[in-house]
Amino acid sequence: MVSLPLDCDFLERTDSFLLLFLSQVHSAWYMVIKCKAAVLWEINKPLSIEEVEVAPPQANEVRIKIVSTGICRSDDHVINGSLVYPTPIILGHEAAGIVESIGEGVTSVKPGDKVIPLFTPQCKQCKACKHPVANLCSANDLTSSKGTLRNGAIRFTCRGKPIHHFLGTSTFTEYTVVDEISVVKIDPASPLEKVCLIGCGFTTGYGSAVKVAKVTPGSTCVVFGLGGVGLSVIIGCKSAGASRIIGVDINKEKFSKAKEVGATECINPLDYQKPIEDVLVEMTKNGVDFSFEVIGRLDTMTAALQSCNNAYGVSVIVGVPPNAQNLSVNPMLLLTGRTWKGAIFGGFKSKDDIPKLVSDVIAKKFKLDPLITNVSSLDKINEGFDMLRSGKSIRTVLIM
Ligand code: PAD
Ligand code: ZN
Repeated sequence: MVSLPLDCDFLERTDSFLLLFLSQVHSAWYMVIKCKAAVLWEINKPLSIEEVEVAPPQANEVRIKIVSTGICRSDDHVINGSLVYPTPIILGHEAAGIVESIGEGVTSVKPGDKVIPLFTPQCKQCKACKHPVANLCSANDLTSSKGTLRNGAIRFTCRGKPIHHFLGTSTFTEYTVVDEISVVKIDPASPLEKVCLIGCGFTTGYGSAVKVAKVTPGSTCVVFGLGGVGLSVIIGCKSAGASRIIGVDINKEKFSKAKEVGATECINPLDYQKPIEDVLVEMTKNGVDFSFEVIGRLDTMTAALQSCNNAYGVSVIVGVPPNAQNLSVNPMLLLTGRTWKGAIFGGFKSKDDIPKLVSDVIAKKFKLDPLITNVSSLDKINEGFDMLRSGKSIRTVLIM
């Protein structure tokens, strides 16, 4: 393991210095870090701030000091049981940090590098990674839900018990360990307190518009759900040149922010007697070109599909659906020519694309500031989740 930048001339001076050096490396190899983390012991319970032990990174692993982490609805889906993961677990998957140490064989990052952990890894070996468009690396832990690193290992311990990893990232902790395929180096000039959003919310929403739906100039779009991810879809639709972007949310408090980032109008389904899909088809004379479900509900997934034009509309599922629930739809909705698709992480190949998106943020091509409504600390994480649930925040960023 390499954990400290060392002066090589120093090694040549005397054997005793060499021994000192080796003993430093040896102790670093075994160095467990004790730090603060938020542990979910069981579902439907608040997170508990605990002292955890973070084991050193083994071969092809990287230990990261987390600097900032956002609270995403996907974390809440685990807390409320709609996304099933083993407990106890350290959640969090939208973060930025600095490499503290690396295991044997790690070449793409070194201690001191600014990095973003990747909840969708990129191994560059599997069929999906080699596919020109696909991004769901087969080493992901979203579809397997094992709650471990790639080789089945767990590097967290608390009160003598192993604590599971989440999506190969686990960022609600001062230090985490990830596989090398689940971390990427970013520009040293990156503002870490903001670019954590590139690790999930912004990238997922933005990519869903520009990469997955491939929104076209002059088109009409509708976005169901105006949280951090939905607002990022709007940013993507606007940058792709959509001329009409309709925001849909049952919380009208979300409308001003949606308009600030590019929505041309916003509607609340609760203001209408008829189904929202009928309202949208009427408003847009036969349905929108592109629709996005960014909530994670079955009824709004169907409504979004029905809102798009029956001959050529494209509807994208972004929201994570509740565990073990199925949709029943009339195939006629698709037979006429609609396309229904979904994607993880906005279709971006994480290792390749994240550094470019971060550079775009530094170059002020996008602003993440409108998405960050609250800045808080790890100790106040449960309040951050309460703000998300009550609709009072877009993204809370915890500074560690
Ligand atoms: P959020 O809770 O901040 O936003 C959801 C919004 O939907 C809120 O503004 C709600 O008011 C609104 N809403 C709730 N119910 C309804 C309804 N019936 N009709 C209209 N609006 C409603 O969540 P978020 O933006 O953090 O995440 C949104 C979804 O995206 C969520 O399911 C999350 O798990 C998923 C997600 N997917 C990926 C991915 O890779 N596909 C990544 C990150 C998040
Ligand atoms: Zn997320």
